[in-house]
This record gives sequence, structure tokens and C-alpha cells, in this order.
Amino acid sequence: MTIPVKPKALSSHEARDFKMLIDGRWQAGDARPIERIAPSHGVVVSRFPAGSKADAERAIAAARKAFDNGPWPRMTASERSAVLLRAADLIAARSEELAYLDAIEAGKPISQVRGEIAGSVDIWRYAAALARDLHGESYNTLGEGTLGVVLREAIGVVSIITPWNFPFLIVGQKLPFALAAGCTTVVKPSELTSGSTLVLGEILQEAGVPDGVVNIVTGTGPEVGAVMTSHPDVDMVSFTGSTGVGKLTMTNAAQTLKKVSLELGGKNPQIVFPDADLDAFIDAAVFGAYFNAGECCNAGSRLILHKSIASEVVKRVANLTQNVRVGDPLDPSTQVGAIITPQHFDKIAGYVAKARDGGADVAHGGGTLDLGMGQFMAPTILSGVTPDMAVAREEVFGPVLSVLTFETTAEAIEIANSIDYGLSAGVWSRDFDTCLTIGRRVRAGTVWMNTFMDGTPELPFGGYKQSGLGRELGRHAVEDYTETKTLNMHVGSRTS
Ligand code: TXE
Repeated sequence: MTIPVKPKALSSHEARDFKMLIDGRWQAGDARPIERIAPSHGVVVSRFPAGSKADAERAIAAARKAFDNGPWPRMTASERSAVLLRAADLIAARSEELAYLDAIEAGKPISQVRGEIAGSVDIWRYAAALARDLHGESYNTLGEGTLGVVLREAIGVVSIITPWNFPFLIVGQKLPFALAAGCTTVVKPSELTSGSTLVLGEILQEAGVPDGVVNIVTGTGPEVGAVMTSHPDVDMVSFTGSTGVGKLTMTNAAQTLKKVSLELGGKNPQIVFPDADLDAFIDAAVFGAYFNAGECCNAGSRLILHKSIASEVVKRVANLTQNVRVGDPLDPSTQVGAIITPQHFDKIAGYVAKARDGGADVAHGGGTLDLGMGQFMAPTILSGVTPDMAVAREEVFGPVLSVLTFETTAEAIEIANSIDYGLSAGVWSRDFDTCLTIGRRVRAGTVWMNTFMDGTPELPFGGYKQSGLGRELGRHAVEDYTETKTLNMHVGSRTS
């Protein structure tokens, strides 16, 4: 029944007080700060300024001024790249501090966060490399006397809004690419997990980012985020979060036709055929479902198993789940941490109860794991789930695995594609043809074949359907933060 890792009380603990960064100055804000209670330990660990609408407006004005008149967009690509490389080194140097903040504020296992910070360093370096390869095109083939030059120019002021599930990693999928293009930014981290993003602000100042280029305003979505998505001086919004707020972002941005990039939810299938390497798959199923306590847009939360292997696979997944270590995020042996808030815990529990009432069986877990403090959930496997159930269609965002079955390849594809999301998918088979058929027919931004959730900065990431709009990472990541300008030139004498 999983291995509990009881949190140790935080000895001589003091909450850390943070300030926000507007136009190069650290400020506390006027309102009472937002207190973050660690989801694993139940005590206040951080206090963030509760930014106001006026704070958001001042940050946008600073970013606008820095874009219109400041040095950042006018530097050479080589100079911007050097700043990003310095930032990467400084992130690496402060990685333990950053890992602790994400672990304690989000309840994520520290060993996992260390990997995310290391991955993020690599992404910052990748963005630094791309900064020097941003280029347009020229056409000398448009007829004699005409030369066409296509420029890539920084799009301007970018609002970056991030969620709580991967606080440091996700800001790193957006900010370095916006900076590489020469943009200026206003960043709003989640009000639950702002600490590591604010430390990043210090790092960027030290790396040489000029005042006003990166502003970080903490606070809630309706207060700060709403201004950042609707203000006429913002040229683009890059958002990661829920599909609901993603739609609101697009509606707000439409008022002044801002560009939007949206990374939203997922309900990702893993389709398994009888000829699959089941040893490899069982590991991937457990990792894919419970990584980050399932609070992960890429979670492999729907197993779609061929009927002939379903009962064996469920038994083996349940057996391996018993060895998963759940509990204290600060213990390096922990694999699954705490659930982000009590309200979110209730939402997850509600999905499990509803599935049970609808006829699903609980093959493992199903409820609270009482560790004396914080909120933890036992990794849960629901078998006998049907494609019409909410738990099979909606993003639960918790350690809950739904098991469905299929008989024909066409049926597997139909189940996989039957929902509103299309972020990622997995297929497991030793037959190349089967893998490619699924790979081509499943409507998702990423399809893993005989592996799951691997990624590198070179590979684009994003969703089909209501999982989002646009792609992050990949070699076009910097271009996403640019406008295209055509220079159409007349060349030579007009007499002939
Ligand atoms: O996300 P929100 P929540 C999904 C997941 C989860 C659900 C709710 O299913 O259970 O969303 O999580 C800011 N204008 N994902 O409520 O509210 C907010 O302050 C502008 C999937 O935490 O979307 C935070 O900074 N901004 C996801 C960010 O939006 C607003 C990751 C995300 O918060 C705003 C997180 C507004 N009106 C949740 N309201 C993924 N794709 O990985 C809120 N925000």
C-alpha cells in the first residue's frame, strides 16, 4: 500500500519574505502579503507581495520604456547571448536554493526538482545559442530592380504567466527565448509558488539584464494577471495554466489583438498492445501517472490497454505502485510529494468518488494518506473506467490512473481522440507499423513510442485541440517572440 515517508517538522523554521521586481527595484507592495503554507508541512514557508492592478500597470510601463528606448533590444545578439549564458551559470550556482523553494512551496520531491533545475540550466543555454541564430531571409529573385528582405524583429512587451506545478522549469521555457529575441517582459508566477521566480529575478540582475527588461509582479490572476493579458501596451501573452484561464487570456488579448501562446491541460493516453515490452511499460506507467503527484499536464493518466492483457497489466502496475515512496518532499528518497492545496485535494477526491459511484473499481489506493501533517494522497488506480466517465475525459491533476480497454486499433484511436485535449500520448508495441499508425492518427502534440515523458530543448512542446496554441522549445522558440517585417526595395535606375 505504497511506502509512507513521514515529513520531519521543520526545525527552527522561519518563513522567507520576498519582494517583487519592478523597473529594477525590489518592492514590498501596499497590501498584506500572500502567505504560502507548505502543502507537506502545514506551516507558512514564504510570504509574497500581493501585487495590485497599479503594480501590474507600473511593471508594464517599465517594460514598454525598456523596449522602446532601452539598450536590450538594441544590443547585438552576441551580447544578449552572453547575458543568458551568465544567467545559466548563476542558476546552476544557486540550484540548491531554487530546488528547496520549489520543493517546499509546491510539495515536490527535492530529488525531482534538482533534475528540473539542471534541465532548466540546459534550456537557458539552448536559448543563448538560438539568440545568435535568429535571422530573416532575402530574395534577389523578384525581378531586376527589386530586392526583398524579410526581418525578424522582437515582438515587444511580453506578459508571461506561469502555474504552480513546475514553477522554475516553466518560466524557463518562456523567458530566455523572449529575452533572446530582444523582448522585454512582465512575469507573474503562481501566487502559490513565487519564490524561485523571484530568486531568478536576482540572478538576472546579476547576469546583466538591464532595469525594466524583466519585471516580476507577484499576486493573483484576477488582480495582476487580468491587467497583464488586457493592457494595450502588451504585445504578446505567453501563458501556462488551466484551459479555462487560457480561454479567458485569449478573450482578453483579443481586445487589442495580442499574440497569444497557450500551454494548457492534458488527459494523455498510453495505448498498449499485446506485443509490447511490458517490463518497460509497467515502469513508464507508474512513472507517467504519479510523477509530480500527477500534477502534470503531460501525466499519462489514461491507460488504454488491449483487452487480452488488461488484467495482467493492472495487477503489475498495482504491484509496482506499492513500492512508490510517498511523503516528505525534502527527503531525497521520496518519489511522490504533497497535493498543492486542500481545495485541490478535495477536487481530486471528488473525481475518484464519482468514478466509483459510476462503476469503476479501485485497484489501488483511493484516498488520503495520513502522514501527520500536510495533504497527501495514495497513488490510485481505477480499473473498469469507460470513455464517457469524467475521470476519463477531464484533467484530474492528481495521482489517479484510469484504465480503459480496447479490442481493435481503430477503437484505441477513437478512444484516444474522443476528448477535448490533445497534448501528448504514448504507444507501446514491438511492431513498427502499429507504432507509426498510432503516432500519425492520434491528435496530440507529442507521441512517445515505447518511452514516455522524455524531452530535450530541441524538441517542440505543445498541444492540439484545447491543450493549447503554439509550441515552446525547439529551434523556432525564439522566432515565436518576433514579428516579421518585409523590406521591399527598388534598386538601380528607373529609366529603362
Ligand atoms: O490554474 P490557473 P489553477 C490545470 C489543472 C489544475 C487546474 C487549476 O487541471 O487542476 O488547471 O489550476 C493565473 N487572468 N492546470 O487554478 O488558475 C494564476 O495566478 C490571468 C494545468 O492553479 O489557470 C497562475 O499564475 N491570469 C496546468 C496561472 O494563471 C490568471 C498547470 C495558472 O493558474 C487568471 C496548472 C486570470 N483571470 C494548472 N486567473 C498545465 N498546463 O500544466 C488565474 N491566473
